[in-house]
Amino acid sequence: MKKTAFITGATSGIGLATAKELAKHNIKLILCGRRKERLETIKRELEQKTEVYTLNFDVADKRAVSEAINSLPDGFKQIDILINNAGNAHGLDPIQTGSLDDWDAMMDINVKGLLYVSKAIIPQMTERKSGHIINIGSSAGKEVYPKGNVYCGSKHAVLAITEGMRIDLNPFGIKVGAVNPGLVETEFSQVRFKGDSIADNVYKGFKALQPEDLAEIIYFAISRPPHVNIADILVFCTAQASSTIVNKDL
Ligand code: NDP
Ligand code: 8X3
Repeated sequence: MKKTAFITGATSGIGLATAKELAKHNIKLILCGRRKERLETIKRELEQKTEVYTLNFDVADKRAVSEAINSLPDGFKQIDILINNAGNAHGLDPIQTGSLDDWDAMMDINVKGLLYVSKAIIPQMTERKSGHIINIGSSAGKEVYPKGNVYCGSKHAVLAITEGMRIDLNPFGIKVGAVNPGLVETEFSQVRFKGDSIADNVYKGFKALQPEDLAEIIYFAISRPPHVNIADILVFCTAQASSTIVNKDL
């Protein structure tokens, strides 16, 4: 039977590339994001390959999350694969001058949003005793870098929650894993720097990971045989050795 994947943050970057990759493999898709027009355009494109349903909500709004997921039509109610990808960094500031609004956004979206979506979907997985959850963490969840403070904190939380999910869902045969990217060329830096031109320099002078690289890895993780669970992957581009060490040709 065809599997159904639920992808948050499918309107750009890693989430969008993953939607395209999974469509190629004939997986049914539930695509989520706040930008409705983008969702509709992506749906029209991917419907050529698979069945697509879109949900337009903010993951940080717990009521909107549960209403959206409860509204899924019969053909999309069973979710086999959950990809918790929605998230961003907001700002890059030392702790003493960081913005409370940026901190709220990162904790509300990257951590609480992931929890709200998971909470709405896990019960059907425990009931069926099957399912696969992939949380998109970051190298920032494995090490802290200067001015990364709260973003790194949010991604450390994603990793801790991933481990907690794997432990608690183990008796139900549900696979849980994290995919942790280094620098990926997406809209991430536009969001982090709020449209400032500084974002244009982030990926200059080296070949960063492309969203399609992560999409292939995510598909690899979800296409392993039933007894194999990819628990945790850290992925850098070749030029990157750690969150702060990048061999740039500038
Ligand atoms: P993008 O900015 O390209 O994509 C972010 C996605 O998240 C968009 O689809 C956006 O959709 C969605 N999103 C953001 N906030 C919300 C919200 N409140 N509610 C619902 N959806 C939301 O960035 P990436 O593709 O790079 O990021 C995807 C994930 O990868 C994130 O978790 C990020 O932390 C992680 N990551 C990225 C790295 C990078 O270098 N790019 C490195 C390491 C990790 P919309 O705006 O339409 O709601
Ligand atoms: C850097 C990853 O998420 O901090 O290696 O941009 S992130």
